[in-house]
Amino acid sequence: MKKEKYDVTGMTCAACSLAVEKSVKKLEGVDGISVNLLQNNMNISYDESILSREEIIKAVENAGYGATTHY
Ligand code: 9UX
Repeated sequence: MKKEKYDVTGMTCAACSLAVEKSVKKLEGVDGISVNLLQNNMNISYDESILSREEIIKAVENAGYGATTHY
């Protein structure tokens, strides 16, 4: 299991962070996710053998936001 932090851009209200959370939660291999609206980031724990960084970022983008990681 891998734990990572991602900076998330574009979130301005609680419904935004919920949309990000829902989109990422749908991915197979997600163990846990916590989106922080005020800090503009999210922490995710996932199985790196079935889920990739690129797929996580794509899921955030599909919800209409942006994500980057450098942690
Ligand atoms: Mo809140 Mo976010 O009304 O795209 S859902 S701003």
